Amino acid sequence: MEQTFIMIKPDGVQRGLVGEIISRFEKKGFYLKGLKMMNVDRSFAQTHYADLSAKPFFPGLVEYIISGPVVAMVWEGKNVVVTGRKIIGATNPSDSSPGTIRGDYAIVMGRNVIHGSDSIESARKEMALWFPEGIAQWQSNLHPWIYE
Ligand code: IDP
Ligand code: MG
Repeated sequence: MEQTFIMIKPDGVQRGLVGEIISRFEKKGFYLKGLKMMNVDRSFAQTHYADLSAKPFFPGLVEYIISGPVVAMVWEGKNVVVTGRKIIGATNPSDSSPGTIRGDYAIVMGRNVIHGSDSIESARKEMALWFPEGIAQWQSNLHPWIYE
């Protein structure tokens, strides 16, 4: 089944939003397959956001991501990449709908609480970067109650 990489950024951790965010993905019916809190160093953050290295906000973005611990996760489910992005909301919290994580909990782009892979290909790359050790192998017994 499809998997995506989700990361609670340092502001989400500091603001005590870890439980709330995990709950939203769990209650939707997605399966948690990887979870760890970690501090990342500058070069790791630069690698994660390599596609944005030419942007003027890149140095600030890297400082933001290394400013405190993050929570890295792998979530699994049908269409989890696209649906995860919908649960997260638009990049700019001014445009994120209420009911999304960024719409409910963030005000500016540089403190928008959470990251989610933007495609199946990015998810594959980001999971390899963040979980080189691999993820948990388990199947939920609730599966037939979530999928027909
Ligand atoms: P995404 O997180 O919604 O996928 P991206 O365009 O991939 O958005 O940008 C990565 C992160 O960089 C954003 O989540 C946000 O924290 C930050 N960012 C993007 N654009 C800006 C900006 O114009 N100013 C400040 N930070 C930005
Ligand atoms: Mg992105």
